[in-house]
Amino acid sequence: AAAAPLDITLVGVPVDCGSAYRGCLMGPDALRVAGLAESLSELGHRVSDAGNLAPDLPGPREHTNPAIHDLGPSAGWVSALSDAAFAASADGPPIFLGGDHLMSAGTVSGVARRAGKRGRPLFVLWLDAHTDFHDLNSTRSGNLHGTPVAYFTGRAGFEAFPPMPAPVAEERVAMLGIRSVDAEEAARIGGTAIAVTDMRAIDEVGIARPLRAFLDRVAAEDGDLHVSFDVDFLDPDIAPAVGTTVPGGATFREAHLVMEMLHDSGRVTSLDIAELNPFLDDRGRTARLVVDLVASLFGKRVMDRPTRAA
Ligand code: NNH
Ligand code: MN
Ligand code: MN
Ligand code: MN
Repeated sequence: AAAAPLDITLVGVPVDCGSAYRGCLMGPDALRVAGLAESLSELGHRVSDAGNLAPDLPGPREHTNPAIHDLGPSAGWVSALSDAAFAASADGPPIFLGGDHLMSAGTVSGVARRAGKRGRPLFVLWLDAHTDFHDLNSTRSGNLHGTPVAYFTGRAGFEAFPPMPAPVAEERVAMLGIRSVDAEEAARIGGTAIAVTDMRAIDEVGIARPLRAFLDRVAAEDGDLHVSFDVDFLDPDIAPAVGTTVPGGATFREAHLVMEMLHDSGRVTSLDIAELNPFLDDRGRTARLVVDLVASLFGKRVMDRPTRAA
């Protein structure tokens, strides 16, 4: 059966001040060149491309943590993205084309406001090698793409960012693919209700079981679901175009299965594509893989099969 047609808005988020490697600012255009809009249109969806955001950003700002760089512009992006994501999520699902993962501090802020307005709880699925659970005091790299989850769950230590308007409850956040966690992050995330599924757990029980458990919880609470897809979730052998490669990531089939299960759930209300750095790609193959995975999330499949009974 064909997927139910959706009104999908593409929003380009050319931010790269949150990471150490320049180049993520070309991510939105690489995804366009790789045929994202065309793939989604072929599935029957109505796709509009809102172009790239170009907010006026504040200048440099100091912090007591001397490792931090680009604090002023980063805070500016979070604020601009919160408003843009709120606006873009009024109708069909927005896809935010990053950009480094700092973007999600802003996109989740905006879609959390949207969910609140709809009277629905917001859930977040975090697909990443990393937990991104630093605050501004704990980060040693000073790369603020390592902080969005702590920010949007409402932790302290973000006084320099705009206040998170509607923090996401920890028990409504699940992470898949984790395999690189700094000591400061491990210490604090262990004490939270966030469901962290690392690669060892995936090796032991498979990727479907923890995802199914999470999607069942989203359905039970009739929630909205934001998916934040860091391209380094994937194994670097199939997706080399990221600044922070970590071996042992999700395989091609695991990633497609995740996307197909997300589609079948009918729950996804917004999506980030983060950390694609086209400067590091190999003849566009990472961008093309990401486009194919997003197509799976929006209904592309090889064979029709009965969906699992509820
Ligand atoms: N934890 C490291 C840091 O904070 C790496 C973060 N890099 C990422 N996150 N790509 O997804 O610097
Ligand atoms: Mn990340
Ligand atoms: Mn990552
Ligand atoms: Mn597919």
